[in-house]
Amino acid sequence: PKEKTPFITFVLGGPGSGKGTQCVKIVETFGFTHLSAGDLLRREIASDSADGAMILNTIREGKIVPSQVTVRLIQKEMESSDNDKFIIDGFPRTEENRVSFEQFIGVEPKVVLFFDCPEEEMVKRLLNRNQGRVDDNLETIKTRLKVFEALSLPVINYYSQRGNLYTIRAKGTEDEIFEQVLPIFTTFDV
Ligand code: UP5
Ligand code: MG
Repeated sequence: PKEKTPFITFVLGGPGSGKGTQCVKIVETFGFTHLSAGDLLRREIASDSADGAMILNTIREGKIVPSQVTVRLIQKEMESSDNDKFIIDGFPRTEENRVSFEQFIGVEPKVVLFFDCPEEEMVKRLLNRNQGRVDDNLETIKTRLKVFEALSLPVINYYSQRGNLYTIRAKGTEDEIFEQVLPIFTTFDV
């Protein structure tokens, strides 16, 4: 399987737009391996790695971890997997992230999903989540939203211009949203 160019999907969208929730459904239906950049970073914090304290502080502030750290974690997961289909959730969040991935992994995404969700809906979901995430408080949520607009929207615009961006209206029930996602992958015959 390693000789094949991997099928990479990026999943972008603001905090609480439903990326993780929909990724679970995509994995069940199409057999991708789910790599959540945020989950990989939180795992680094939990494993007491050298970067753990820096990552924790960055996430607590709602800012972006240096590209080299995140790309290294994603690369490790891709190399140790037998799968050739990856859904990368919550990355790239900045133009620098995007360029860094291209440099180190050398593969472009076939599909980029953008979960487009109204801000007030995202805030409501995050404040209701209650899973003890250090960044689910109003102050950090405000920064996450600002960072998304300033740094992540340019990445979304980049893929829109390249022609591989698929925008999903991300308000509604989980099933209603997945109904918009399904036909995208059916087209690609994954
Ligand atoms: N929910 C989901 N779908 C719903 C629906 N249709 N209707 C009603 N409720 C719905 O969903 C969020 C909540 O909403 C859940 O309670 C869910 O049940 C409910 P979820 O699917 O978790 O949304 P998601 O978009 O995944 O939200 P998340 O909080 O994970 O988004 P973020 O992008 O903020 O978080 P992430 O984990 O990707 O990153 C966290 C931090 O890590 C970043 O802020 C940053 O500091 C750091 N980071 C980097 O530095 N670099 C990276 O590359 C990645 C992360
Ligand atoms: Mg998530």
